[in-house]
Amino acid sequence: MASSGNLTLQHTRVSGGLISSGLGGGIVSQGAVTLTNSTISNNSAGSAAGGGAWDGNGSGAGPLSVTNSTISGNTARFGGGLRNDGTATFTNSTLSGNSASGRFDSDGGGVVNRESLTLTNSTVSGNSAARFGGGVDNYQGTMTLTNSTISGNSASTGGGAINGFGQMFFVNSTISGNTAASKGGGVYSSGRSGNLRSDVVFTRTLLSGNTAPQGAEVYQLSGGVVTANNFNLFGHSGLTTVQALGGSGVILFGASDITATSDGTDPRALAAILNPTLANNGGPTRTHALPATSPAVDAVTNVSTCPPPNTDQRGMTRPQDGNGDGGVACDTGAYELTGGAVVPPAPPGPPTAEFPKPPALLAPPPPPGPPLPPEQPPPDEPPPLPEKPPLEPPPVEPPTVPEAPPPPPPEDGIPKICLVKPTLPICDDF
Ligand SMILES: [Ca+2]
Ligand SMILES: [Ca+2]
Repeated sequence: MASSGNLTLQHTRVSGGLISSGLGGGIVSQGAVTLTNSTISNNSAGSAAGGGAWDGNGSGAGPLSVTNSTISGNTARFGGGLRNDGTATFTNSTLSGNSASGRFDSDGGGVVNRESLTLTNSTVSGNSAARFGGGVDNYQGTMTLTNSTISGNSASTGGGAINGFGQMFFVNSTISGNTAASKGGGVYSSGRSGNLRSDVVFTRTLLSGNTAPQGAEVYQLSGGVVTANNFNLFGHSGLTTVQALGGSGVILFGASDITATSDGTDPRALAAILNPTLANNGGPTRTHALPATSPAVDAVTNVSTCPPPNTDQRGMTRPQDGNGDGGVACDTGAYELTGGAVVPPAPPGPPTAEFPKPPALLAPPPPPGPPLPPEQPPPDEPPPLPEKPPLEPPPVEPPTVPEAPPPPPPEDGIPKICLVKPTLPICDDF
């Protein structure tokens, strides 16, 4: 399906499309395309890009807007689900089971983003790539992920997400269960080459349970910066901090972050941090639930910084008092623990204590119940996006990180530069 005008699809399935040499197996979008309650599945762009869809650029190109929809089971050499050269927005949607395959250099199982990609209340899961970016390959683009989950994606080099000379902003998101055969199980960031650089900003984001030989959760190459120290949670007690956060670049984590690693500030086993199974916990997309004892619950102690977002990924009100101490606070990650003590709205009248603690709060929180009813309605409107963080890393507390280690010596005689994405001039192919 090709569109150069304005195309709106509702309650539609686009399936079985095949283009052997070109862009966009299911949809070629050069005008404004709006998908609502629709599915793009099992399309292929063969050895080209955008198995499910290609969102084009150039004069007249409009945005691609995807709401309450699924892009799954599509394949291509680059961008199994989507190649985005324009402005793409996903809300309450799922990108799952797409693959970038067919060549050793196939990147971006879910998405190759070369311009602007925004995911809100969405899940990227079970996608795979033969090289970089099982979930997303952000290549000279800007990606903003809010209240979203990247889970169970795999790649032979960079895992759940990769930032190849671009910028990635993670806000209240959860990255877990992704695997890379080499480096950066959760996020791999390419560092710097010439005028290009790769930077990542984590805000109230949970990265735990990702797997790679180096930088299991995050790997940053020299020349780029990972900015954190904003109520994030990194790692679990099966890893040391160096095993969790690796690379020759700078990772500015700090006092407000939780390092749940074996030698970190709050060592915890993975299962004590989040439920490692991606599941329907209510809302339109799947999430990783938090156990009541998770250090991510009510971790955002600076309550002036959150909300927004005013809901979690499922549409549940954020913040809530998840740990039963009488104080409401946002949880780190995409999921806000509910079902425990909920502080009622302050009644009108004379001011009372800020966090009244009714006797009921003294009771232990109930065990995690069954999944929330699926009829849990999504919010009428998506929550407002937070202000986009500044591109320059904001001032942060002096990092408690040791100086970044010097780049390791070449492995097996292969210069390290080979690992900095020789970065596929994928534009040259088309
Ligand atoms: Ca909370
Ligand atoms: Ca609390």
